[in-house]
Amino acid sequence: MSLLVAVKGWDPAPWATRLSVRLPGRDIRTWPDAIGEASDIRYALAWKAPAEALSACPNLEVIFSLGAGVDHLLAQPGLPSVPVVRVVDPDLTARMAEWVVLQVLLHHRQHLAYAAQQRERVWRDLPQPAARSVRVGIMGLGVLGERAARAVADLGFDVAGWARGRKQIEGIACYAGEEEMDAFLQRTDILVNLLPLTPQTTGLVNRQVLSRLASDGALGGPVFVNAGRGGSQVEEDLVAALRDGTLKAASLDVFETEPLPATSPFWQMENVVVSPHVAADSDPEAISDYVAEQILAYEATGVLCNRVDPGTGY
Ligand code: NDP
Ligand code: OXD
Repeated sequence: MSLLVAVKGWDPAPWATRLSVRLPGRDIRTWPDAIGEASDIRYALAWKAPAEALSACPNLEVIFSLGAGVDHLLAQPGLPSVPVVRVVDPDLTARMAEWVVLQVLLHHRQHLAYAAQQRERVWRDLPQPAARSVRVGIMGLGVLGERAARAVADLGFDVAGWARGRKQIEGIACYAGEEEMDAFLQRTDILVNLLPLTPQTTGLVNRQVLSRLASDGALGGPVFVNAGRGGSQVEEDLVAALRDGTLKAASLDVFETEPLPATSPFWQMENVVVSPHVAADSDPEAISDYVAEQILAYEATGVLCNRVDPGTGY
């Protein structure tokens, strides 16, 4: 009946500490140093841990992804075929909405241009369009996309969203499926990616997609904002589009290779904002609480919420 915290690149200690508060008396183990007898382990809390760490536990019942995305698990061959549960939590959702609002405002209020002027000690005001004249398009209208869309719309922007299935969200123009993607792109000045990484979304944002964005918008050129997954962007195409003016600017939190290699051109591009995959961090306290509640509910009712559909991959 033990729990295993199996995280790579994060310190497991705050997770184990919080879980022991929320699930008193449980035996909490950590990978790779304190696994103990693997057959005791019933639940794994995983972030980028290798599939072998999980398949070594013969009595594993549930894998809890410690992120909203599950590509770090599903992309690995040999993952045990037990339910995978992802994070759906107000703390993480609010963090993502903050980051998307920050980037949309940064481009809308011409922060890159003013920062360049500050470096040169230039005092000059630039024409400022109204938020209502800027069209934001959110790809992915799931938990994070819908909340981000509402937050941006609340600021007065003209917001649309695009998902696989048809959504109805008040104040947001909703587009669905491949057949409506073109219409969605053509009315978009700031494109925000909040899609999960699946075979269908891998490499989706390529040269062709970027060139279909609106070029007649109030910002003087389209902007791309990515907090979904780097695997959805073709970075060679993105760099070319940022250099030749197809794109005016970009804010990138996720990359094809993370950490972003020192040789990446993005580091030096004046029209690119780089952040190190921090748009919506998984807070050890909030997300441990979420997992602990899920475990207690599962043991009481046999029901798991927010299970990943292995068919769609999200
Ligand atoms: P959800 O599963 O709630 O939503 C996913 C959305 O994407 C849904 O609206 C879905 O459509 C849509 N979608 C999936 N595949 C396609 C497709 N092929 N074409 C069009 N739409 C598609 O996920 P979340 O909102 O919770 O999270 C989204 C992603 O954000 C995560 O998977 C993760 O990659 C990323 N993320 C990044 C973080 C960061 O710090 N940078 C932090 C947290 C998450 P439909 O509704 O019709 O099914
Ligand atoms: C997540 C992430 O998927 O942090 O939650 O990227």
